[in-house]
Amino acid sequence: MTAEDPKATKTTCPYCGVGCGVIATKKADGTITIKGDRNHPANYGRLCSKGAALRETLSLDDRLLFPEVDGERASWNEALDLVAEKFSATIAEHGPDSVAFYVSGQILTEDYYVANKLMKGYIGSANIDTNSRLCMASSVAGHRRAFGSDTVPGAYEDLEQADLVVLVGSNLSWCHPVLFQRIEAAKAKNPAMRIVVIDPRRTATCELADLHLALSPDTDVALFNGLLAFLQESKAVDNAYIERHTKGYHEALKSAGPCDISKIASITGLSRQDIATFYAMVARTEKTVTVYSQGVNQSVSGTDKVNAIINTHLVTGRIGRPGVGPFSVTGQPNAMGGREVGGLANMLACHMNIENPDHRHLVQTFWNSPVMVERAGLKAVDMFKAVRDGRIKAIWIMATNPVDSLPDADEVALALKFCPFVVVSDVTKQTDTSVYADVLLPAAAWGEKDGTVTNSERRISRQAGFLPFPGEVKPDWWIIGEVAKRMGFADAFDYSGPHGIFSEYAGLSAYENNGSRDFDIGAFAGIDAEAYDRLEPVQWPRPAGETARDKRFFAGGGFYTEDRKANFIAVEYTQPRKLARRFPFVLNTGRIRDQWHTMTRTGKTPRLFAHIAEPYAELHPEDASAIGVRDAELVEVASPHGKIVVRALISEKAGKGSVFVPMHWTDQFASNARVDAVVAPETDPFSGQPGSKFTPAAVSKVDCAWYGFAILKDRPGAIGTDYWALAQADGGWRLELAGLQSVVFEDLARSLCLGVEDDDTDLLTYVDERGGAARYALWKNDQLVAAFFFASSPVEVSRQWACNLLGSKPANAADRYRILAGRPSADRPDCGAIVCSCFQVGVNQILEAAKNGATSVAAIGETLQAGTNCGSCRSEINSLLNDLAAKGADDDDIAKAG
Ligand SMILES: Nc1nc2c(c(=O)[nH]1)N[C@H]1C(S)=C(S)[C@@H](COP(=O)(O)OP(=O)(O)OC[C@H]3O[C@@H](n4cnc5c(=O)[nH]c(N)nc54)[C@H](O)[C@@H]3O)O[C@H]1N2
Ligand SMILES: Nc1nc2c(c(=O)[nH]1)N[C@H]1C(S)=C(S)[C@@H](COP(=O)(O)OP(=O)(O)OC[C@H]3O[C@@H](n4cnc5c(=O)[nH]c(N)nc54)[C@H](O)[C@@H]3O)O[C@H]1N2
Ligand code: SF4
Ligand SMILES: [Mo]
Repeated sequence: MTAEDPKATKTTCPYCGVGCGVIATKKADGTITIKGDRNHPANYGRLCSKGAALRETLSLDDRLLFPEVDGERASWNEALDLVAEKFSATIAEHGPDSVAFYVSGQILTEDYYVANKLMKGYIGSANIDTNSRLCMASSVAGHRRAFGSDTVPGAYEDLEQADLVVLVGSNLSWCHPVLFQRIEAAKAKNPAMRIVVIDPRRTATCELADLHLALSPDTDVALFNGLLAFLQESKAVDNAYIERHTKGYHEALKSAGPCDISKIASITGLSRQDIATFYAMVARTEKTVTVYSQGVNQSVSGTDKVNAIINTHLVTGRIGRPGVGPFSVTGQPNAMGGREVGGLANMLACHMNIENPDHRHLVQTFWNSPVMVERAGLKAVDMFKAVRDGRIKAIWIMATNPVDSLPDADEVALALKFCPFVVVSDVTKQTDTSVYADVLLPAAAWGEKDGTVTNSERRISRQAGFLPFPGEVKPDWWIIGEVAKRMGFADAFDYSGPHGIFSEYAGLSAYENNGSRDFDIGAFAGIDAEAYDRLEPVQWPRPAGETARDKRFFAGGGFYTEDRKANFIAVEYTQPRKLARRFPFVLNTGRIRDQWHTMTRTGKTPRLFAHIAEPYAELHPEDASAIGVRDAELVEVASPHGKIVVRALISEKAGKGSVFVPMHWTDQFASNARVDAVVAPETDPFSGQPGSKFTPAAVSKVDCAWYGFAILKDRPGAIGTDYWALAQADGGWRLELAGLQSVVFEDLARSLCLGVEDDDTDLLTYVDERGGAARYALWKNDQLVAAFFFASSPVEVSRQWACNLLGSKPANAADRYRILAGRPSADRPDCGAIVCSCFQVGVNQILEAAKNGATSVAAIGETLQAGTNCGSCRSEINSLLNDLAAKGADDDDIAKAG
């Protein structure tokens, strides 16, 4: 090998459920490169903005590297002994149901399997639940009601082969970007392909849509029940399939009622024309796929929404064949794997059911375990209520951040504060949850750990390590196994590595299966370490002796109910919660393009903050004017559970009467923007999934005495202003500030970059006492290390331009004053807010290029490179071009009228 010889590792992206294959290459000089794996069937080489930025998130800053007990470094032995001792003692005194594990779709299948085995077969409680409860539980419950098993019938190819893709409650462009790109490419090849987006907001995904149905929140059941009736009335049903493979159709149809388009229009707020167009499209398009995600699952009627959608596929027999099917896309990299190993409190391993005595017996026999749970355990929201009221006295949280992501999150924080024993396994040292831990256990992170994950199309791929374990970190399966051994279960948890766990798990999936259960990966029972390392991405089922079979389920029936028939579910539309006068808005929450959940990893790179750097509330202009709020002012969003303060983003794209707030911001990045503190802990009666998209809320303007914006080379310590939001910027940090009472700006500025000022520094100030404005810029050895812009109204300086100045060396005094004035110069133009994170191309550059004739996304790509690498920004570029064209048309009209 020469010094240049790279070492390449095939692994899988740790973010979304698309499950893209990644190749990580370690160069001789130790640097890592990350690229998409051309041979991986999920992405064929593509990566989105988050995947493309993975390398930048590998640094060890913020990492938890050693075990801690009560905030002090401890040895693994001390920490593990203590966890085992406390759990054992609590169980001995209060019974098995007094302890709980709260796990995550971000641990690997092997970790998950071991955690589930310990709780359900050895501790003897089913109090293990996962953050997938907040994510996929309604889909799981809907699948089980309809199919008798939690089976996703289709494959990604179906999205490309379809002639109609209906996206319900899914912002695929931002949340499953590579799947979105696959659809985009398929549509380009097949111009007859149609896309419908059903979402109360106009999202980036709508840029690809032929029809956007901006329905009123939580009215999906009415829309899909109407569709069921329409399909029947227009004779677009597959009677043979209904007859042979299903039951309950008449009840479902009765429950749906006649297709009364006027009534559906009044419930959903959609026009009759749009509803009729949508129904007719579905009726005439055999190759229809309905993709759904959190706008469906995260609802108090989530399971009914799922079944209302599935009903429309059963009635047309559009399931399990190329280009057709209902398709629930999973969120987390291993949400699917977690469902398979029984990570939910109401499931057993390998898709077996707790309620089924045969299944319980089977699992217990296979494990040879001392006990086996007989009843479902507490689901996430109830689990934390039980912690809060003292029924659960010891909890172990792994790879999830419930103080930010569970509804009624301030109560969750209190629950942990008063819980006698809290263990947290994480990769990050300080999170909003880890601060409550009695014991902190350092887990190996992506790039270090080894195991498997399952993506949205049931494809199992390896996550493989290519970095050494830093500090004393250990893989999650090892940590759980060591605690199990110390609790007296040494034999059952003596694994030599993840391959041994996977092998056992595969064995259980095949055990007394013989086609009676969907999940069978018996082909991998007995897999050795070498074969495991070479494991190519594989879609299940994969029973022993079969190399490959048709990858889809249910084209010819064969459901996993007793009579092998699918169940139509009679679902009834129920009105969403009434909005009280004091809480007249619907608070909707979700994701942005470049951040992952609570930002513990994506928050480590400036590139991913350049797109959106501050928490915001998206409001419709009419709503904003009704409450007297202007763009960029601050608003309070409140419910009876809690309140937050975020920036107002006024946009026609918002649904009227709704306010959308991203879920990502934590106390680590903002003063008060944990949106789940406001979200109501209302759950779906079947799945227990919280309705995170619908909380009655009040929105009001926050009267600020002053606003500020700063760029800083060093991360400031305690910030202390009424409002702040901190983000990474190239070469430092960017900080938004505001206060309710006036302050001495200079003192505040000094307090935020204390320690920097000395003989080598140069401070330039500008103060406008009457206007309530002030600006400060600080150079150290001629490099800009801090700049502050204060004003009595929201600061109008271009953020991206200011960030680009950090570390710069202005040529002359005039340039320095220009910076202070917030005025871009010819050699440092203002590129505007970043749209393309790969090439750091901003709005202004795109608009400028468009004015010079680059009026298509492709032309923008040619001129500026924007959108030509990961492609995640192409929808937004399109949206900018459309807005510009529409504005041009308006201007023309005005000119003509004039
Ligand atoms: N960039 C990024 N990508 C991610 C993640 C991330 O954190 N960041 N997380 C991953 C995870 S875990 C998940 S679960 C997925 C989630 O992926 P998505 O479900 O696509 O994302 P969300 O933004 O949560 O919600 C989707 C949409 O539901 C809409 N919605 C709200 N209420 C309703 C309603 O009543 N009916 C309908 N039809 N729609 C409604 C919202 O307006 C929103 O646009 O994303 C995954 N991918
Ligand atoms: N309001 C509102 N709330 C929501 C949602 C919403 O749409 N709206 N969405 C919900 C959904 S769908 C989801 S999936 C959840 C996500 O919410 P969380 O699961 O709470 O979010 P993450 O930030 O992904 O938390 C993962 C944690 O695991 C750590 N970690 C990463 N890798 C590893 C590892 O290998 N081992 C260990 N031990 N730790 C690791 C990270 O540092 C981080 O602290 O949020 C839910 N909450
Ligand atoms: S779409 Fe993006 S976040 Fe999702 S797996 Fe692929 S690269 Fe990762
Ligand atoms: Mo999720």
